Amino acid sequence: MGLLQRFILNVFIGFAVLLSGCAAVTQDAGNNYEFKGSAGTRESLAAEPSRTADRTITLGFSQLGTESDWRNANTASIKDAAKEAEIRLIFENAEQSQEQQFQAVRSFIRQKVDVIAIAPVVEKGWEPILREARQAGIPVILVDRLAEVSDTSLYTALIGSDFYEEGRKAGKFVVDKVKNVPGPVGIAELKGTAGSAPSIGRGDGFREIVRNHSDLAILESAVGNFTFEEGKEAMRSILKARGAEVRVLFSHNDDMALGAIEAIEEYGLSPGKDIVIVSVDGTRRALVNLEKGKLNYVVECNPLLGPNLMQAVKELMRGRTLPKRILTPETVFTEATPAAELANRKY
Ligand code: GYE
Repeated sequence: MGLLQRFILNVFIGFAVLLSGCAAVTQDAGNNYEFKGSAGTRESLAAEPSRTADRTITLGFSQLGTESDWRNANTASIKDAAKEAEIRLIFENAEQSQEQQFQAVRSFIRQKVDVIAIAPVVEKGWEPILREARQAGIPVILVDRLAEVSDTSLYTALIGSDFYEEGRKAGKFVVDKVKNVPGPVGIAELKGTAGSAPSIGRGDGFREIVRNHSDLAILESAVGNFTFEEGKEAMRSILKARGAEVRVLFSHNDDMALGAIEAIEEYGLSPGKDIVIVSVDGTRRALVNLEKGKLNYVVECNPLLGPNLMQAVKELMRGRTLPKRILTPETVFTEATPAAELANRKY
C-alpha cells in the first residue's frame, strides 16, 4: 500500500471510530449470537418501533446467507441492534443467491422502506439494481462486503473490514512462522465464495506478502465457499494430490479451517504441527482450536456490525452525510492469546 492510500485509510479509520465509538466491538455481555432465524424467510422485527423525528424508520436488509458462524453472528447483531435502536427491520436471507438479493431489494422498494442495506454475496453486477433503488429515492448502505460499481455514488457508505489487510496479516504470520524451516515450503489455500470481496481481498493481500519470499510456494488453491463441509472436502482433495508437501494452510475463514482440521486428522497428520494453519474471523470455535494448538493464528474479522449500521441509518435520516468507508477495528489471535479471552468469545 502506498503512502497516500495509507493516509486515506487512516482518515477513514478516524471517521469510523468517531461514528462508532467502538460500539461494534463491545457488544453487551448478555447478547446471544446463536442464529434462530429460518432460511428464506422474511421477518419483521422490533415489536414496538419508536418514532425518530416524526416517524418510524424502516430498514430493509438483504443478508447474503447463513454459510458460517461469522454470518450468523452478523445477522444476530443486526437484528439485536435494530431492536435496540427501535428501527423496524425487514430481513431477507438470500441463501447465497445474487438474484435473490435483487428480488429482496425490489421488494424493499415496493414497500417504500427508508433505507436499504445489502451484504453483497459477490462484488460484481450491482449497478442496475442500485440504479433502481436510486430511482426510487432510497439510499443504500453496503454492509460487510463491497459491491464494485463504477459509479460509487450509487451507495452511501460501506461498513465493514479491510479484507486486503487481513490477508496481509495472515501472510506476515506465515513468513515469520516458517522462517527457519528449510524451503521450499508448500502452502495450500482454501478460498471463500468466488468473486466475493473477502475472498478476493484476503487472497490478494496474502499474495502481496508471500510473493516476496522465493522459498514459499502456493501449491494448491481450492474454493470452499466459506463453509465447514466444503472446506473439509477441498482439503481432502488437496491432501490426496499433495500429501505432506503441504506445510501451511491459509484458510479464508474459520469454518473452512475447522473442516480442514478434520480432513488433516483423517489423513493422519497433525493440524497445527505438521501443517501450520492460519485463518480469518475469530469465532469461538476457532479460538478453542487455537488454544488446543490445532490452529496457529487467527486474524480477526468483526461481524458485530449491527450498532454501526443502526447509527449510520439514523444519521442518514437526520440528513447527515456518512463517511464513505466505515472500518471496524480488529485484532489478531495468536497461540499466546490467554485462555480467558478465548472463553469469553460470544460467537
Ligand atoms: O469472513 C466469512 C463469511 O464477508 C467477512 O463471510 C465476511 C465473510 C467471513 O462467510 O466467514
